[in-house]
Amino acid sequence: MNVYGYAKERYAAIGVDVEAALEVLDKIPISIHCWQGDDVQGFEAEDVVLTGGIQATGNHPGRARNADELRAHMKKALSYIPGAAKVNIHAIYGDVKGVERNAIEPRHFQTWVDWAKEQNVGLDFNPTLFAHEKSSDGLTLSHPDKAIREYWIEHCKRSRDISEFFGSQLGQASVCNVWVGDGFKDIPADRLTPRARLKESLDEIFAKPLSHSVDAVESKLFGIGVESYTVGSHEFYMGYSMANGLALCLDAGHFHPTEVISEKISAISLFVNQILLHVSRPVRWDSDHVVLLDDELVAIAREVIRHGLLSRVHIGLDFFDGSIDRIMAWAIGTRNTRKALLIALLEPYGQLQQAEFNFDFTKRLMMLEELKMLPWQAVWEEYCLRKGVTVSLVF
Ligand code: RNT
Ligand code: ZN
Repeated sequence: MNVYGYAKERYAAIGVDVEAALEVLDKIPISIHCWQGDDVQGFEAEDVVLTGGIQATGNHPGRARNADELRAHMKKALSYIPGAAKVNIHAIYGDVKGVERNAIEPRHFQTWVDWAKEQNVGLDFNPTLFAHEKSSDGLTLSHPDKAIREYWIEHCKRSRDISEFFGSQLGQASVCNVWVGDGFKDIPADRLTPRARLKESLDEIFAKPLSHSVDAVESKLFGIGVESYTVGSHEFYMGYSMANGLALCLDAGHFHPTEVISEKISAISLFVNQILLHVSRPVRWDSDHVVLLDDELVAIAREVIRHGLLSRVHIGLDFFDGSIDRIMAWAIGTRNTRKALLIALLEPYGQLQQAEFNFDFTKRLMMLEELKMLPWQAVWEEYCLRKGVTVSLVF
């Protein structure tokens, strides 16, 4: 029984070239975040208390305890994941035991570069501005104390250098994403001054132009312990990225509960050159659950594919669930993201546009509903087989 052959014909009948879709699909890099593997602990010290308004919960056995274990676990996860991949690491994941954050250097990340070459993956980077005594007031780049701000500015500058090192070593641009949890638990008196200080710090951080890395900034609505005010809000970073030509990071869990990032991509793409996606799944709040193949994930993929944004949108994952097998968490979430991209690539977008152009909303609705039933699953299985990756994680 040739299910793939049938699927190919079924799609060809609506004008979709399945082979062409698979070719595009395979080359779309998905950046897999290392921090799912050890509950955002890093390698500076043992039993780190995670701060910054984020939390990893669950005590499933198998948390990676060191870099070798983490890399071995990621390698295993990669064996379940078809297609181009990058690995996204935080500054606390280098060979940094006893190294101050304002002293990190590319050499502390050489082992990651060697491994990335071996695994044929790109590398992305993030400065780590949480889980540290100098972030204990809940403010870092916007702290009123200049010395504390300078400490973190130096950390971020060095992070950019490391990202540049990754990009030049691996021949593939490295995204360096700055996220800070700065904010207040209760209603602030002065909402302006911390934002002005954050802006000033960022200006210093991004002053030096780089050529192998892409700078991104990530906003957030709120976090645990910073419920009333986040310095780096959406408006702040949208303005900042536009004014300074940086990439804007959209994390699916960083908005009001009924707000979705799929709805933001088109508008932002008109004003911001590059977008970084933090594909995540909020459950009632920014809970960072493993992403499902749900409507929003498909909607995100459709926005990227329909508007031809692949060269301007970097797809990164950002979830951390310690209650299930961490390797499978990566496998499930990354495969789902690629499945969503496949579904988007198998869409006869021109026909949908045409129906809409003709104000034939009935046809548009019928097409969208019927597309859900088309045999994309057979195409996915064929793709996995060709890539030598298991078709099913379970059966
Ligand atoms: C936090 C942000 C941020 C982190 C990582 C660990 O809410 O989403 O991206 O998840 O930097
Ligand atoms: Zn994020």
